[in-house]
Amino acid sequence: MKAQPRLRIAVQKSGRLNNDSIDLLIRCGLKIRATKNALFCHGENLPIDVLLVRDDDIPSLVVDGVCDLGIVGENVLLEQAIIYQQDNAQSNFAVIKKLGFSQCRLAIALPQAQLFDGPDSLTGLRIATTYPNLLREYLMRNQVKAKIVTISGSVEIAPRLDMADAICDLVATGRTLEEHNLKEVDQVVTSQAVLIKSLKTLTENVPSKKNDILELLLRRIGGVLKAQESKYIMFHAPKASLPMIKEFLPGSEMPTIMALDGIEDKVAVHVVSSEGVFWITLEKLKQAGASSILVLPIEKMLS
Ligand code: PRT
Ligand code: ZN
Repeated sequence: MKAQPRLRIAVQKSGRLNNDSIDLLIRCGLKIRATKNALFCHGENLPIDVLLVRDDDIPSLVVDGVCDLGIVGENVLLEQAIIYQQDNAQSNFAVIKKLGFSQCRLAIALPQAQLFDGPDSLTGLRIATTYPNLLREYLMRNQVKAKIVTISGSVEIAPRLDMADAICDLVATGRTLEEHNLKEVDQVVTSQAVLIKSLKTLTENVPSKKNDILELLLRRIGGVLKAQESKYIMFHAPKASLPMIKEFLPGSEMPTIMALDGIEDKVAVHVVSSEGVFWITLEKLKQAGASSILVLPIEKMLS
């Protein structure tokens, strides 16, 4: 009997992408048995298996069709995609969804005291990076001549060791730069985790069992991402304030309005807000006369 097709998805084994990637798959309903040191996790309830690898290996595993899908940072993808273009190889992968986590930026940073007056200020400097392709493209785009010093890690200590005058590295909170007396002066690219698919194994517009599994996974990922952004809000409010409240509650076109026993001029409002709910929104609600305000997370959502 022919084996049923299964999708194989490449995920970072350990590091900054691992937790959120696995968490997303679990939220999509995938049950995987996590065994220590295992590189391959069999999906128990869906025809989806997980291959745990270094993030740098993910694009080529997908391009070569060893894996059908991969979750990887745009930074890695862009750095390597430039290599693929140079090789003139046909692009054998496609980005199918931005996943919203692992957000960071590839940035140029200089010692705190050094002046920066636009990319021209980098002329003649030695810039240390683990992203030589993206840095080269940035320098070319800005018509700046500088020396790229490619190193394999701990880029932020290069200026102190006099290996470089500036760095080009990933920044998230900016704390690492601060700790090393560096300041961010320009952005090369922004990045977040994305889902990529192999065009070798998942041919576009050709119906196949694998494409059906992908459709199901994409629908669930869409639901998980939407649920993460959405909140269920409950509060009491004066009837007279309802039009104003609707104005500043994002994505709350169809609230459920219920009468409050024994109180004529107030109602209970339940609403799903499709955008992040911030303290400022809650303060506005309060100013509009709302009380007993509750904001609840939504676990699953399918519309
Ligand atoms: O072992 P493997 O090769 O799989 O992992 P890795 O060591 O190459 O990567 P890892 O786990 O460090 O990062 C994986 C991915 O997470 C990156 O490719 C990015 O897409 C994403 N990401 C998000 C980050 C950061 N934020 C980040 N802050 N990757 C690295 N950093 C580092 C940065 O290099 C710098 O050293 O964190 C420091 C800066 O952080 P802040 O918060 O102090 O600014
Ligand atoms: Zn890596």
